Amino acid sequence: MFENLSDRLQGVFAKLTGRGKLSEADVDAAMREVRLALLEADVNFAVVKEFVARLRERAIGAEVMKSLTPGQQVVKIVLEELTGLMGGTESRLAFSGRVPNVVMLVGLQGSGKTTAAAKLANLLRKQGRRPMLVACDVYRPAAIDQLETLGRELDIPVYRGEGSDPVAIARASLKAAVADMRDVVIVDTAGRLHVDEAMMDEAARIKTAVKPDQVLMVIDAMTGQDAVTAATAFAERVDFDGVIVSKLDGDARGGAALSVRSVTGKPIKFVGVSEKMDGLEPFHPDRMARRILGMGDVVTLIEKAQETADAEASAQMEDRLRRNEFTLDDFLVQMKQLRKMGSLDEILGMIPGMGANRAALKDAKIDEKALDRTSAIIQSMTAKERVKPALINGQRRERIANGSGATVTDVNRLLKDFVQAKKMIQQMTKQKGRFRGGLPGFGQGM
Ligand SMILES: Nc1nc2c(ncn2[C@@H]2O[C@H](COP(=O)(O)OP(=O)(O)O)[C@@H](O)[C@H]2O)c(=O)[nH]1
Ligand SMILES: [Mg+2]
Repeated sequence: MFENLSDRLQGVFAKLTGRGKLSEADVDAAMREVRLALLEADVNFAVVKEFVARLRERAIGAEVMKSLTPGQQVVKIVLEELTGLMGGTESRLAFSGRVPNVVMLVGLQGSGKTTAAAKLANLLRKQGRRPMLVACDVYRPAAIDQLETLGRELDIPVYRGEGSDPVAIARASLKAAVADMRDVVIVDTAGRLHVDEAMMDEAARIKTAVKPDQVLMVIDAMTGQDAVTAATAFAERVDFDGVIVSKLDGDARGGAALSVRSVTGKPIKFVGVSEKMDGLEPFHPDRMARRILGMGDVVTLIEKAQETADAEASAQMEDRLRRNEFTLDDFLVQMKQLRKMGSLDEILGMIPGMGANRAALKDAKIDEKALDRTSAIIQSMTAKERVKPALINGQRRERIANGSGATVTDVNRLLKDFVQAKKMIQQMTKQKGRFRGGLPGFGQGM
């Protein structure tokens, strides 16, 4: 996500930070490039204009110009402004004491409502809630089937009610939820290809009938400014509380995600990052800004690792790391774990400093095969060698290479990777210690 924008901005700032002093002309040149990069990412024109003007004003301020590291100061300002542009702080789903709580999803057809409804149910269940899905897209039987299929896959009940009046179905679903002891109901509604009166009117009537605690508008990141225009129309007619930006994976340029807050005044609550049922993430403006600027997003990385790893194993691993006992066996476990966390490309974008090298790394193709080779090499080592890689001299390297069908170069590379990984994981563990408790994290009652 945001790859082009990210590359462009990082290019601009590499030039700035490479310099001792900045003149006003340097700042102006950089701002022109920032402006172009944002426009190319399909950020709303008015938003870009205002954003760049604010940046420029801060960047030519005395604080930056007199500083010994003006380039870095500018980057810091951009990080702050970019975070602010996307809403500043994280915006959580607010739940009330009502049973059931009602979340209603609205948006154009194809924007990703049905998928988001199921993903959201999955996410809320992980947080200990008992969700129920409600199928109110009655015009396309396939839409109800789609929701039912997803519900079955997740083992979450789907209410389809009787008849074909979405308002009546939505209303009846609340009773069904209470009967089934469900504490949150997620209402999936019908969309149209374009904003039209009938769609908005229906959404408004469902809203009046079930009084949702949260109305979320789903917008498709791939459709750029059109998505923002649709959100503006909805905001006027069916007021909503927040936005889910879907399809931020793939080739989305990011303009919708960067503009929607500014244009509609509504915060982004979640982003869809894959078609899969775990592909919905709470939105953190600060972390996203860091990712865009290539500063990495270690916090999300760690959270993802925690979600996928079983808690006990990772606690053990942490303990060993602290005592500096990270072994090649652990390394192998970690590598397999990483694969489970998501696509490598996505993960690499979260590692500080890796963003810029992403293209190069992609070419290197760290794929399943490489993982197989790695495990073969490690399995050809003795238990002692795995715990104490320093033992592995030239002769042993040759033996291991022969035993695993790899070359000595492969073995060397693996050992080098291991040392690097160990360092990196140690750094991450330290970071995590620093953040623990202090961060408005995920799963603390959003
Ligand atoms: N890659 C990707 N695809 C998505 C995402 N969200 C939805 N989709 C796909 O977009 C298409 C339309 O989604 P759907 O939920 O049916 O949209 P609806 O018409 O608004 O209900 C489907 O093929 C989904 O699999 C996402 O976050 N990432
Ligand atoms: Mg749908």
